[in-house]
Amino acid sequence: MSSILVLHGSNLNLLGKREPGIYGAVTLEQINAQLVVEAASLGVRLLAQQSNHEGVLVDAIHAAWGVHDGILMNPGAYTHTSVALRDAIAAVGIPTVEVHLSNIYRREAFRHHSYIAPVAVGQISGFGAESYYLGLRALVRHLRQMAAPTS
Ligand code: CA2
Repeated sequence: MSSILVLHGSNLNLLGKREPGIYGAVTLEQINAQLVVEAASLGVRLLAQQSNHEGVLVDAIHAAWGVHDGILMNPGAYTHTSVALRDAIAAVGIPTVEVHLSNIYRREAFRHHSYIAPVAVGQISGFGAESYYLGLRALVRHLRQMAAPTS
């Protein structure tokens, strides 16, 4: 059974608790609980972690090597700043899908660039919590296609 690591970056622990007008009323705990349900229906294992610290996220990506088959990641603001996260994803070579709650391309110009996108399988942005569930489905399908490229 494939295993997926979900990584939430900076400030996402505040989801549903602050600024609901931008990021919605759903909490991170509720998103994680729904991801576990979605994972079960897709037949994969799922572990979710959140950190506000770039180095902790880098360590989590390194630790995923040989343990998890795919990474679903919302790096938060590190999306737009972190060469270290980009290098970590490239180094471990674990297929990674980048997700964002908001449509980063409809927001301030500094959010339009992602350091993660060039090393990700793909990116889903703008569907609120649904971005995570869509991202999980896309990642699982991608992993299955990699395992059986002709099907
Ligand atoms: O839209 C997304 O998912 C973002 O990754 C969220 C980041 C932002 O810096 C990115 O540009 C886009 C910010 C996450 C902050 O989350 C909060 C949640 C509630 C209250 C305050 C912040």
